[in-house]
Amino acid sequence: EMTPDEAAFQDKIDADIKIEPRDWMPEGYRKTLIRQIGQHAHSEIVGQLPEGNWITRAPTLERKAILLAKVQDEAGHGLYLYSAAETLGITRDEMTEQLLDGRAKYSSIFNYPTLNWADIGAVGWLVDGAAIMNQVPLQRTSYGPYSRAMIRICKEESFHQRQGYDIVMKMAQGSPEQRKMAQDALNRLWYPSLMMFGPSDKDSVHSAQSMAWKIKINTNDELRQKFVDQTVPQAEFLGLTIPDENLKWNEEKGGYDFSEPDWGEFFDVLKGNGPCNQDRMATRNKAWDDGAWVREGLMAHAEKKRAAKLA
Ligand code: FAQ
Repeated sequence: EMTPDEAAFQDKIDADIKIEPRDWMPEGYRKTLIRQIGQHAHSEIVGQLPEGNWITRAPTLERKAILLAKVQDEAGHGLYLYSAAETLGITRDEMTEQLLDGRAKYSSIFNYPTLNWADIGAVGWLVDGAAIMNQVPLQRTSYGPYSRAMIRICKEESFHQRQGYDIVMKMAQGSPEQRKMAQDALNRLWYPSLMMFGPSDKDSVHSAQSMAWKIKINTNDELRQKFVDQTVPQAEFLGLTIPDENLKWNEEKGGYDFSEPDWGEFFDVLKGNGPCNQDRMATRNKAWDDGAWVREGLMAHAEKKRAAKLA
């Protein structure tokens, strides 16, 4: 049975009225949003690492400038999302601590390595492609600050996807060696990209409640299907082959049949056992520790200013 508060809250959700920071909300709604927005913010921050790795080795000055801008956008998205989560009563420092001690998750995809320049193209094409597929519906999520953050982030994310596709296109139309690299990147990143949408619906513990609250608009499997349907023709245009022998157009459902990713691998990566989990966490922890003197300096300066104002 719902309390009167809960019933009034659900009425607002059902009428598509946005929930704002000072509005009453169920504790579960608040907690779920902190978890999801926090995980999303951490993904943007950790997501800088696989690409940041290639800024110094981009093949041309132009590619370098574009990649630098993209990685900076990701930092911006992270900070923007931390701010949205802070409206729910948690601080950015608390969220950072949760990331650094392993309590908070970030997207599984960023635990895979970027071995060469073709991977940077594939990250933009597939990883940003999957990210947008998930984030476009989130522009209509029920929590106001998250929804508004998504509107801006989606604009930048679609530029990211285009730059990735452009890199892959250049390589797919390049020398036989470049073509091989593009195909190899697709082979390695295809299934990890499918995993970004989360476990299959039957294993998605949060979907039902999150959809009732309109935090989520679609199920994980719905978005994964849309991603496959959008990406197959893009691969065909490039002349690349999606590494799935079961991939087949299904006239009846109006979409492709495809192989599920290896869910054992997915849950293993979530447990910290992916190829780069330890490296990513070590890098973020080191950045946090190395930056301590800056944070302390800023706090000391702010305190001095405050004291001077009072005097
Ligand atoms: N990785 O019940 P569900 C980007 C966890 S885009 C790790 O289905 P939910 C842009 C989940 O938290 C990537 N963990 O969960 C970029 C839960 O754990 P818990 C970030 C995952 O929340 C591009 C458990 O599994 N985007 O960064 C994953 O209803 C290029 C059960 O799962 C977002 O975060 C996963 N893939 O649905 C940056 C979008 N999937 O807490 C740089 C917002 C699930 O119970 C370069 N988030 N888990 O222990 C969402 O839409 C949702 O949170 C889902 C998961 C759809 C990811």
